[in-house]
Amino acid sequence: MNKRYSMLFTITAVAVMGATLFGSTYTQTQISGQSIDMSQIKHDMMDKIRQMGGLQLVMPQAFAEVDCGALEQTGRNVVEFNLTGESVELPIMGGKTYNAMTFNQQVPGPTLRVTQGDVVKMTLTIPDDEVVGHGNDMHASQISALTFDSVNPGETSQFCYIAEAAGVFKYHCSGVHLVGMDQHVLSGMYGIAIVDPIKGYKKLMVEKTSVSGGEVSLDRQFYDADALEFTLQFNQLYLTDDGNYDAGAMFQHHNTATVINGMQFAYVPNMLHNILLKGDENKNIFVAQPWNGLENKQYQSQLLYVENGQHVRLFIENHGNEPVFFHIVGEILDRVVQGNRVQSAATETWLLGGSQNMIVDLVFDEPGAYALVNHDYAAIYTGALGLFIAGDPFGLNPRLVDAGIIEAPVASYAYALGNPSDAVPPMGKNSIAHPAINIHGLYTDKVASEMKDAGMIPLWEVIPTLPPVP
Ligand SMILES: [Cu+2]
Repeated sequence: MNKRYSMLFTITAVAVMGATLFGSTYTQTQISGQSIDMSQIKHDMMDKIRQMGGLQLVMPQAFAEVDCGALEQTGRNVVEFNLTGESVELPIMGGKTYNAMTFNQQVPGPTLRVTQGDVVKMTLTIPDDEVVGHGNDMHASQISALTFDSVNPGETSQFCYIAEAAGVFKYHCSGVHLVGMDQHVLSGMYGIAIVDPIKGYKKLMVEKTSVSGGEVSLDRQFYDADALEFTLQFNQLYLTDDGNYDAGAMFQHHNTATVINGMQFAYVPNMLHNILLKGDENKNIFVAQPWNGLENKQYQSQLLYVENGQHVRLFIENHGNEPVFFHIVGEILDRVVQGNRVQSAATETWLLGGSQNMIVDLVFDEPGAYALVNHDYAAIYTGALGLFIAGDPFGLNPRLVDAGIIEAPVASYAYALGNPSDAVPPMGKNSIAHPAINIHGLYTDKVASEMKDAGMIPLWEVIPTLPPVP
């Protein structure tokens, strides 16, 4: 390659990188103030870009310092976040496995939780025996993408930033110098950072009505900012029959699976619920119970338990290529917040595009089963469905007490079975602690055993030791 072509190649790579990372609309607008078809870019345009000093000069400037040494001396709270990029084999629905790429042997990667104004010290390590390099793009940061780049096998790299904006933010692998980013993200290298507002969350107001003296009037209900919290991360898998990433399917938007927290239909009833409700582990409550049976261990489906009249907060991120029409069947989303700003209240469904997030606050007033879905039928049927169980809708309290599983009636089944670990974020500024947490998620056995050591409940071991439910 001669020098001229070499330079053109470099500029093209930077241009493509800019468009990929920051969205072509933003980049194009910055260049010329009008729309440009990136595929039609000619050499004179490349010259203009070169005269401007390359596209990086028009990218967002660093609002936060990158030098960890300087940031660690500012008097801010410093939170370390350590990730390891590792390719592992993980199960998919139907008894097969796929070649996953992960942060810390789990999909999604660990949830980072900080308070607005904290310094995040992000360290990415790639083991010697890892097949490729990996990067990390944290959407909660505001630093040049050129700062971090990718990390080769056997190496470690680090950057620091101030989490200036409150909200939910995706993080994801940026591939090897951005090459293969789609493959790495859609194979599992994604997660979220929750940045709690520096002043904490706001009280929740829910509009109700009441009757007094024969007149119906507004009766506003207020709930304390403290809430029981869950994380729900939506994505798709694009796989060949032998479990490899299928780029052709991705380009055509033909996904093989729709996942919440890495798994299809992860929050539906299992054999234990069959026993509790139907007295027979083989009598399925739900039409499809793909992760049914103790042999599925940490992958056995679990349910999401909440109390009635309790403030529930959901941190939701769409990591995928398809929109998420988030809806809870039988419920109204009492408040939708993005970036610590209220976007809507008392709404039925809220739309999230790719790499978009929200915080949903709601209260389940009545005991019952409530399905959370991506209200796109193709997504529902391919896995974007789970169940919240509020209160004691099945009248199980006396039976659970008789069986000695609980001592006294409980406000939610979480007191007996716990909530699934992959849907429970780390504690934050206004978190209500879950009564118990069971080990559930797309984890390797190593991760599951570390969680057991940390005190989370391995239901696949505990259930066989429980007294039979009468
Ligand atoms: Cu990667």
